[in-house]
Amino acid sequence: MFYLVILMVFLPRILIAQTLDSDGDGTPDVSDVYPFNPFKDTDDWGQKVDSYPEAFTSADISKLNRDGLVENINLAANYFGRYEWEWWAVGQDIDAMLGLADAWCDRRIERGQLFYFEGERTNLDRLKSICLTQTAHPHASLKWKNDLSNGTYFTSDLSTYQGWMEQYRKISLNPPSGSANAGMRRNSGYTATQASWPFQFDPATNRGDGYDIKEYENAVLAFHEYYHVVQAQHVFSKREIVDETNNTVRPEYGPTAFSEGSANYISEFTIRKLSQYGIYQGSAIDFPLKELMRGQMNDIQSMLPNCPNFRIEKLNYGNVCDPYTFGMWATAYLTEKVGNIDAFHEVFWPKINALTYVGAFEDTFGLTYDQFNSEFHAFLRLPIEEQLSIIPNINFVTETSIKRSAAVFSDNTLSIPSVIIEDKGYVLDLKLIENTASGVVFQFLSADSIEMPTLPDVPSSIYYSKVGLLDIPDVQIGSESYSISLQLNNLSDLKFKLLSATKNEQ
Ligand SMILES: [Ca+2]
Repeated sequence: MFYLVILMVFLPRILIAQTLDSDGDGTPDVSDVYPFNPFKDTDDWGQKVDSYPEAFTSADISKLNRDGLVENINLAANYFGRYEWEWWAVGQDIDAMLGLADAWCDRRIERGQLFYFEGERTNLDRLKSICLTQTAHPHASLKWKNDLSNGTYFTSDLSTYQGWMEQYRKISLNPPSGSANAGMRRNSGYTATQASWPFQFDPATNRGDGYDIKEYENAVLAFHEYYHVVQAQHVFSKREIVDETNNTVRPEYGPTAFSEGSANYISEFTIRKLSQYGIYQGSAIDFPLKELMRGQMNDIQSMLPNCPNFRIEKLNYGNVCDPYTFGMWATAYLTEKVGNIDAFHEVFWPKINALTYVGAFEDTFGLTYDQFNSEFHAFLRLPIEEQLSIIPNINFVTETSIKRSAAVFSDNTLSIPSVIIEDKGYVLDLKLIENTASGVVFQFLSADSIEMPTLPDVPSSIYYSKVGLLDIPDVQIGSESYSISLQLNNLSDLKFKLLSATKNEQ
């Protein structure tokens, strides 16, 4: 009888638990990997997506600056492969920040992605208010807080606490400076980069005090953060620890000097490479990678007396021997050793799940940490010219140094000699299918692969640059030359709409 009562009490609860679907996505909580996120019912970490990254910018960020940012993050995602990614940029204005904080909290709450979500979800107004404080303190209302203590979920002392958005707003208030964190959240299944504003693209904000910051610096920032995203997407482990710098990290993500150093080095290299190809066309300076790395080596040599017996894997944030700087040269050393500058993202990270981080490192580079540290210490004692010999000879190109062959329009066919789509080159033929007052439309006809130019040779004719846009500066129509811009309608119908056509001066 006693057992029967227990059964009767527990049976309905088990049934409820098995059918409870908190986020209403049709997958019961027991089998829903994100039971409070109606947009996800499986663990899709590491999977590529079709969509471009999503940019969220505060209302005081101009269209020029926003468009420049969007172009940079789309380029990074296109280059390394598209993963789900949000970029949140906050400008200078407090009200605009509060608007962005509102959007941030709505999005996190809709997806159940706040660590205090479960406990507070019965009162959504209060939940959002807590989130606004966590994000924008001291500028958000504290009406939700009904006790006098200084502590809450996210801080033990609200009197000294600043929300993350407020921290980045303060960086935006201090131009020309910029900062971002990559924002991978493996256990919540999302990645949201948090950043200060892009300001390099608008003359109204890129000015003053003798500063003229080039657009490429924002591209390097975007590529740097996305390199972290790509690495994190290759690591499935959910185990987290709090490290000696008080950061919550996943051990399988590896040491700081390797993640930050590779992100720095590969972003600086890759933007220069894409500039060479004509894919990256933002403003830049004459600054060869070798010269950048010469400066970094000078910095290492001045820091080295403070850490004569450093171990690269122990250099963490705040170390007197800076992990970014040491890591950049470590990345240069390791990638040159295996003859593949893309070795981190092409070879190393894809092995981490199977071999562990340390195992994948050894398998990729043929070195234990002990062996690497010993070799790297010896390398740092070499003459600078010998050290620089391992750095690729690559620089930004100026727009005028790219020699392009003309595209030709005849017999209703537009033949473009070289178009880069993702990382490959093609001869592209488009057929004119509509030529009316309402528009001029071309249809994809054929694409033949061409060999990509070998760096550091400047390519002879590359056209495809901006995402979804085909800008062709020289189209021969009879004896005349036009500059035209085509927009890809959508990927499935492969129709290109003519946006503009301007006759070139002969
Ligand atoms: Ca569900």
